[in-house]
Amino acid sequence: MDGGDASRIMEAQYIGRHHRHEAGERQCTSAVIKRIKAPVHLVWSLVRRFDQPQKYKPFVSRCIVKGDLGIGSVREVNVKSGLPATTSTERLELLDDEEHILGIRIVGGDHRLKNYSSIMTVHPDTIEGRPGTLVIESFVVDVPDGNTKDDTCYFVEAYIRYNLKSLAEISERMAI
Ligand code: A9S
Repeated sequence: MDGGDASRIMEAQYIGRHHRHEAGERQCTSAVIKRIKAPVHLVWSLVRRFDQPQKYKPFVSRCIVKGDLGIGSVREVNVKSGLPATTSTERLELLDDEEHILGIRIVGGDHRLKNYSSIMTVHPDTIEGRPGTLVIESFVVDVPDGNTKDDTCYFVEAYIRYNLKSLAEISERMAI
């Protein structure tokens, strides 16, 4: 067993513990994993800001939150032009500063992601002998009529991969 196997086993344990989504017949669910060469407290400080997704999400142009940032708060996210939507209304379902878990549900917007909910967890990791972070983002969403589960998973995973790539770039720059 080499380092790679140990990492795969760690990932499977975290996914099994925090990322179980019950997917119905016409739903798809998946998870994206990203390793970041920055300490977990730094990455979590960006991820936990429900009121400012634009801190690292490249598609977000503006975000307005109603409520006190507690569980149940709702944010209106405006996304940049050229995307298959302009707005997304999202509810904070879970924010655990001990276990580093963020849960969000999309409850509205002019897009096609119905019943979308996501879980994001960040975990300490050692990368190239230095303090790093393992980020896992999973989701479950309805498969729109006319699409397949694969199409839908691929579509969502692509945006999540972009978001996590940007999160890595920003965190690694801050960690210097
Ligand atoms: O922002 C996220 O965390 C994840 C996703 C998949 C967001 C997707 C999106 O904001 C667009 C980028 C606009 C794509 C929404 C809600 C719908 C889309 O079609």
